[in-house]
Amino acid sequence: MSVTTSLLYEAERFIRTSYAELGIAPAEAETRIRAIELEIRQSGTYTHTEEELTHGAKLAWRNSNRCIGRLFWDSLRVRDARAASTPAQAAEHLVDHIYTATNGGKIIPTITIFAPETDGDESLRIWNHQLIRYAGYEQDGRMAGDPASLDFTSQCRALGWRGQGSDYDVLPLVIQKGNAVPEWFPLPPDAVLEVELDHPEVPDFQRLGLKWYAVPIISDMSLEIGGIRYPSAPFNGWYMGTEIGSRNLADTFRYNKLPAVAAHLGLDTSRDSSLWIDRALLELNTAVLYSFKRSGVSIVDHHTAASQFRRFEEREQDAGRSVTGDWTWLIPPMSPASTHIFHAAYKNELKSPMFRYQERPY
Ligand code: HEM
Ligand code: NRG
Repeated sequence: MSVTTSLLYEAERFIRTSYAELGIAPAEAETRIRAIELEIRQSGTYTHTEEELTHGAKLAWRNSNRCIGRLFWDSLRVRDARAASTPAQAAEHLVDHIYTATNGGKIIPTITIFAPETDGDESLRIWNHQLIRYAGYEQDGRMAGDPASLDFTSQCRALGWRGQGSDYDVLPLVIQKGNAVPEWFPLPPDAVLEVELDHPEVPDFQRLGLKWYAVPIISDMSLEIGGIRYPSAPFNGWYMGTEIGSRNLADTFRYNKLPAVAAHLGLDTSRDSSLWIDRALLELNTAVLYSFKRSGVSIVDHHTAASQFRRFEEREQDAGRSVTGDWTWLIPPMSPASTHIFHAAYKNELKSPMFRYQERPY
């Protein structure tokens, strides 16, 4: 199959299923397909309508095998930024995305879609893994911040950005057009909502000085709809508490805070069998959920998220669709066997539209 026939094939599949789901008459889908065929013949590609773009992004969320939050796929807010042509324009869209999606704490699942990849590619590419993330530094064997950000932080420094060297320096946006040198833009501090961690029962927990940002906005995956690839399409929902409490702040290769939490709790850390790790995890996760709720920031615990995922599975079944999933990612990193997901099996089959990893630009 040539490139254009496979593009047309993907486009047809996408248009037929989308239009059917949207309740549009089959005749209209066939008319649209003929127009797309002509457009591909003449230009080598085709342009999605707003309606196609919106439904395509929703389907990509619905098809995200690793996502436990898919019950809400149909409520995704889709922002069309395909007309943005410079890094500065893109940065403006992204800061706007952060403000409107954060929504004062009542987080709105949102995606901003920039221009698709084309031949002689002049499309925009976001270098950040997430729009909001903390820098990581290593100097003379001493670590500060998020070790997961070490490489990207070096890139930012090479471009001229300077951080404070704290554990929680918010990284700048880094945006590249085609093969040009990327440009960086600091985030306005008031755009970045953060939550300081406290505990409902443990005295002085806030003295540990832990915090996290409110909104996870993945910005390094591409979005593929009907054969068209969008290399910049950052999306967000809200956090599941364990992402922060069992991974970001707990992993030994991330913030590694369990020893400090255990010391604060006065636990016996001299032997694994005291289960100090599990106790520290439980209290850290309690602090995350409590603090986000108290600050009015959307968050979901892993039991509620699993129940919501069960409803998603039921609804999909009722709609006559199969649910694919990646079990290794769907189970939460805390008490996994207490959720139904642990005891179920999922086919990790790829369905398009979908989000994909892409090659790192640096
Ligand atoms: C992965 C929860 C919204 C797409 C995940 C993961 C969790 C999660 C817990 C696993 C992350 C990890 O282990 O690192 C949620 C919750 C949401 C939500 C609670 C609240 C609304 C969304 C939205 C999208 C999305 C809006 C896209 C439109 C994905 C994708 C992954 C993922 C593509 C896999 C990421 C990767 O492979 O690194 N989600 N999600 N999710 N989610 Fe969601
Ligand atoms: N674990 C990562 C974020 C991955 C995506 N999680 C979501 N996505 N909740 C972290 O920063 O901890 N979302 O779109 O809401």
